[in-house]
Amino acid sequence: MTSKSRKNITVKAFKARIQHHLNFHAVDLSHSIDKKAILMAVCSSVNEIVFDKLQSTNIRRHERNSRSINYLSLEYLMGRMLSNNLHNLQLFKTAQAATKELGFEIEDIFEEGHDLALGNGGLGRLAACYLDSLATLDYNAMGYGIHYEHGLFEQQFYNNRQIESPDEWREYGNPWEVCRPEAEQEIPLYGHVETVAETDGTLRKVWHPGQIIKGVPWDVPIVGYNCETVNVLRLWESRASSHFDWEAFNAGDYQDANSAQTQAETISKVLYPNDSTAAGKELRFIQQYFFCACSIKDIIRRYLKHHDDWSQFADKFVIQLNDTHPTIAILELMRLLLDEYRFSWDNAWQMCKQVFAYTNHTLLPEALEKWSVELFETILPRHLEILYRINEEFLNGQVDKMWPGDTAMRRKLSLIEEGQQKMVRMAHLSVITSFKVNGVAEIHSELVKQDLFPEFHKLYPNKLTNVTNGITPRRWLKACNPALSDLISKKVKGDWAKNLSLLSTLTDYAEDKKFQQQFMQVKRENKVKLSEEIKKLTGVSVNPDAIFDVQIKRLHEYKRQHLNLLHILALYRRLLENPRLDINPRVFIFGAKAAPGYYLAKEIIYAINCVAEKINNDARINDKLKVVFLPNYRVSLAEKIIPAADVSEQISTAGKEASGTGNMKLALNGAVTIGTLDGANIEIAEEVGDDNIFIFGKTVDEIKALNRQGYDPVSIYNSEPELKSIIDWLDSDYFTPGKFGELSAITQSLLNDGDHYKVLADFVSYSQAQEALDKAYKDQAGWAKMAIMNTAMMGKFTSDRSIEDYANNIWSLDKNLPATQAVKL
Ligand code: GL2
Repeated sequence: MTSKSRKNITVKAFKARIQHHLNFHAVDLSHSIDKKAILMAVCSSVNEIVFDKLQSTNIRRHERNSRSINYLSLEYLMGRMLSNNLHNLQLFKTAQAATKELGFEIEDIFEEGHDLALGNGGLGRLAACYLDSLATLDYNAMGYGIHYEHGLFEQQFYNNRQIESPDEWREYGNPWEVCRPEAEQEIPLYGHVETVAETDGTLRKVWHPGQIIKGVPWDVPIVGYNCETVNVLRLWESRASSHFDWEAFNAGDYQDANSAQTQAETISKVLYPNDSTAAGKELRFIQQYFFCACSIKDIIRRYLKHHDDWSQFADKFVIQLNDTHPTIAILELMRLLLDEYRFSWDNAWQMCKQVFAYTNHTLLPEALEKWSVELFETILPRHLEILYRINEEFLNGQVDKMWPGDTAMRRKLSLIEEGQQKMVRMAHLSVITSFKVNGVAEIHSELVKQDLFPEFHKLYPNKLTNVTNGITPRRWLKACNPALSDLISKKVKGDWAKNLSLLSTLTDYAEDKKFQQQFMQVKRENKVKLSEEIKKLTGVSVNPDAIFDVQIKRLHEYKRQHLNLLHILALYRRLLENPRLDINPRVFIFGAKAAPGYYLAKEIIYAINCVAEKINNDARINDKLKVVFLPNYRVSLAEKIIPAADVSEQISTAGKEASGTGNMKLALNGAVTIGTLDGANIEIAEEVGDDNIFIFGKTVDEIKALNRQGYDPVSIYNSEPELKSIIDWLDSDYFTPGKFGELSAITQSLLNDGDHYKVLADFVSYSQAQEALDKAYKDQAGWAKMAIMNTAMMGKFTSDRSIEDYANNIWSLDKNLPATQAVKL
């Protein structure tokens, strides 16, 4: 089908397709149709178009033989796919009308869809936004990842505590994927390495693996917005290479007959639920190798399908490492080039240095991955040999040249960390191999140069660079906030979802009374909708005329949800002391999952829920304050919260949040940020202007100075009476009647364990910024102007801009090349 005929697809024709698929799925049409059945039929109808476009994209790519970007990521937080695919195909209205004729509201059908939650937080969602932009900008791109059987756990609250249960996203199949057995791979593990002499006397290494696992690819089509491109996200599932041991079965050993399969399938069974921390588990290491090896072999397969020598490999393929999680891909490519394709060491190393680039997403030491040498020895013995040689050449070459005879420097930069247990530093391997290394916001990239890798920056002055993160405006405005999108489209000429800078036209209307009213009316309608959702999810009634103050992100001490909590307690106290206190009613809305093994994060959730319960049931404060913690925060819930937010809480300790992307989504939807000078907040402030954001707290330099001086949270506690009374309150049994000290893990961390994230140091400044915000909200026209300015000035933060930065400054991608002759096999 051509794009012309697709654009002309009528409601009648689309409805007929849905009916055809209902028939095809043998749905009993004599009864009322189930919502799940209609969802599947709509997805299949969309897929007819999607796979058609995928074919033509592949043909076009083949003809052009263009350079491809291969994005290796252990996480992709895709969310639901149907609404986004309909928007990107410009089919939303058609599908809406067709399903309506069949008796369904399209939004109800979307609700039946499961989130693809194959990621933890920002890093995984960034990968999903980048895939959307790569397709939209028609870049030849392929995403590689793991086809987890269980994505990020589901969260419920029981007695105010987080309870986890497995995510069953594929229980009844996933309409957005297709298995590609023709591209299956075999992955070796364990075993030993033998040195064999060739007939000419040269020595060769042969790895005799102890186990072979099968990697089965599942392809998820990635539909570009308002264009012809469909790219692919290829996710690897692990299986046993020989399925069933009939001998064991016949001998009556039923369990053993299945054991190889069970063991192999464990690899892609579950996503590790840690965000910004390294898991350090053997299975995680195998997961990383498994997906890297499958992907590298697939990349080579794709290349050799169209080339008969290696001369163009580095011209045709660039591989982006999304954090250090896929670093083993470097060693795997080296191994294959050396052992399978008989490259010389120098040629193999040159090749690797040309194809890999690495994105650093965090400065937190606990997230910088290290794997024990022992683990390498057992699972990847050949890779360890290669790693040792890379290290030796690096230390004796570049390091010795720059710092001759400096053994301390050698120890510092080595790929191997010495100590009781020798560890491999994955970030060092990524940095020395990659031709570019980027941070994800300007300040973060500066800190990568100055604090994290200063010596590498000296060694390779042009390697470290910045690409500020971005978000796709298709999902994060057009699809999730239709009312605001319609309003914008009335004022902004052109396809703003494809060229987000066009939104700056809205600045002309920022003081226009009528537009302000319309803008705030849309916000109110979104708040009414969210209020209904809140009632449904928590049973709490909230007032849509209150300020909706939102903090949605993973639960982490550095993100400081407990700073927010302390401020809520301050407001509560002030209201109890003076019930007539003149503040705007406020609803504090939280959404966050804590890693199941992160004790303090779970205690913070518990504390917020306990405080919420008390406040929400306290008639004395007359509904001026409500606190809700929405369970099971995920992409599809974010899509409901963000359009309704007035205030965006971005309150991390300066220097800790590499970028943040929720900050961009909320601002794009007209929420005003209260935040620290951290990550992309700084660039948001630059764009929207100081009058349209509430900045507070210590800067990165001030935090550093505090650390140098010696930080004493207890003295702050003793000198700030309000803060002291709040902390003492939290330590009493006021929020957990009869259970003293139930919430003291938090106060302990603040007072006895050194308040590592400087919550107390920033409290007063935060509280003052909150007062200023409350005052600003009273001026409704002034607030509307601020909100409009936020939406208007978010052009920079489209992921299209980030991808163009990568394409131009790192990947050197060619776009829309004239078709060259197809390369022969
Ligand atoms: C993160 C950073 O913490 C976050 O600030 C950043 O926006 C994203 C995407 O670059 O990456 N790093 C990380 O390990 N996780 C993140 O979300 N999980």
